[in-house]
Amino acid sequence: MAVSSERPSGDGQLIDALIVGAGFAGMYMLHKLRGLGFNAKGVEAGSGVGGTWYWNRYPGARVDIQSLEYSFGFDEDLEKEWRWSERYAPQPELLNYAEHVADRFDLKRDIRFNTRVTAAHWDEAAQVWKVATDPGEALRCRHLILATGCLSVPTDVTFPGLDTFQGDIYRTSRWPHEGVDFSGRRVGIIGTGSSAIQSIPIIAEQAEHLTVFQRTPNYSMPAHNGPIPEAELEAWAKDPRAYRAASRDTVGGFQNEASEAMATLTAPEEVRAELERRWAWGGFRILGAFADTAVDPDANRIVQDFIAEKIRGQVADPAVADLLTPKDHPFGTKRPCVDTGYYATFNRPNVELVNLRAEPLVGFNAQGIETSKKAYAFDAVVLATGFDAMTGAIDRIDLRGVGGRRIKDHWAEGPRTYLGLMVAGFPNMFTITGPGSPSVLTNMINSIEQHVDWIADCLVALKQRQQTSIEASPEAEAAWCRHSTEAVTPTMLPQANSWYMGANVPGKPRMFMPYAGGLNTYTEICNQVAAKGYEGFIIR
Ligand code: N01
Repeated sequence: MAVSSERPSGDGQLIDALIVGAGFAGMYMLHKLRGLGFNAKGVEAGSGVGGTWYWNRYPGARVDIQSLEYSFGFDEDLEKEWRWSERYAPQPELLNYAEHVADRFDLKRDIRFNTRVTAAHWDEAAQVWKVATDPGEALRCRHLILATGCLSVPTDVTFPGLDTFQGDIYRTSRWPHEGVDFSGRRVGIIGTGSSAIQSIPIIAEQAEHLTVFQRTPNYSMPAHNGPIPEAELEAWAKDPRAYRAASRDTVGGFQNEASEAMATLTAPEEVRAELERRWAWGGFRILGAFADTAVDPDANRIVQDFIAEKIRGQVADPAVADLLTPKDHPFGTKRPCVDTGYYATFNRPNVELVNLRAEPLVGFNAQGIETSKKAYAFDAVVLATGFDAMTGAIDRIDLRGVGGRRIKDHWAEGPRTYLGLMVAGFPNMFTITGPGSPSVLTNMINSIEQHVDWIADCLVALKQRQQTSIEASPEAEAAWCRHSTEAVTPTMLPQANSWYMGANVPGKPRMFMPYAGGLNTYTEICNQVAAKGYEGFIIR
């Protein structure tokens, strides 16, 4: 998609807020602002609501936070009427939920679909944002709210000769709406992140043969997916408010039985029993087992060794098990994956693992993929190659703030924000789960609700004071960046070449982008800032 560099004409009707994106963040923001009497509208590049769950329709796609927690809590009736079928809902069900929310709150009438924002320029004299879209519309808004998602823009990764390949190419993040039938086909997949780890077991069941091209293995825990356990449903139904409050009052925005115990100070047999218990529970529960695994390499090594053993226990061929075992990053420094049958899939006779470290990928030809050692023929290739995370969707918009300063220039050394909510020099522009907020380190729905509520309160406060603009001060932004660095420095998070660090996009500045201080701490800070009259913001 070409990015317009033309100045948006801005002759459209002035609205209070334009919300870019109609995923969960954009939908709730629209609902909230309309309910408060603001004239708010949404624009969405896709043809429907749902964001992540609209685009990522690959086989096996499902949420990795339990659905009871990964769902809106802002409306009790909505909460009561919706029933999740499984612990970790699959993509079609999540998309149905998004549709249900949109219909229930009549959101679609205020969203322009198939509309991509290409440029937004701040007009200082008029104190409005002038916005251009790809159908060529000119919009004007007082507040621009970017609900554009953290993992919404695929990386531009390409391979020599890709367009000479005669078979089909699919991207997990742009999956055809009608689905894909791989029956009887020879399929290759590039990548072994979450998207690949979820889709590989399903594709392997269908395809005649599946070749997995792995550059770097990832840690993956079993989902043990299935119906939601009765005990969990009971705990939920007894007091959904308390359940949600408990989720929000955590580092990650989801219940994890986070322990204060130190692995290095606990008897090995107790450590083992605790890790086994959490592995059997499934998903991210193991992340909360010991308080020192995120900061102490020795403690982390204990969990690494435990997972390596689990991989060996699932994969029949020791050489394949070894290849699937991560060795280049501490556990938890890249987002761990949650799978259903991933490792065991490599025991199938129709599945082959290619180690791209030993035989680098050279490119595509008409028949398939060539590595330095061999040519592989395919009918279809799946690219599960990841996203330009956190900043990709924002800096693809020609965004210009005060004095025409471009966001790309402001972020040349990495994204700088105040609270992950606003950017100095970009008045009246909010980001929902933007860089500098806990976002991708948390249950996104809880982070989204916290951001939307905070932004809505802020706009109400401005309205009451009859003020028209709010902007992060450069000093507050700089202080937040320092605080964010301080929050992540004691951890091992910056040690991995992760998308958290921008390491998966050539040329992207290396900086740990999400706020690592925890959702509970972060929420407290945001509340204090608001209580102190929006400390650190310039309000006019
Ligand atoms: O992307 P990724 P993803 N040649 O960046 C490989 C969320 N998510 O879409 O690591 C060869 O993790 C790359 O290899 P390497 C979740 O937060 C959630 O899978 O760069 N390989 C890597 O293996 C997740 O973390 C859910 O060496 C190349 C893979 O492609 C995030 O989205 C489900 C390559 C990309 O993995 C991203 O996950 C899915 C090249 N040129 C996603 N370029 C759930 O809720 C890249 N790779 C469960």
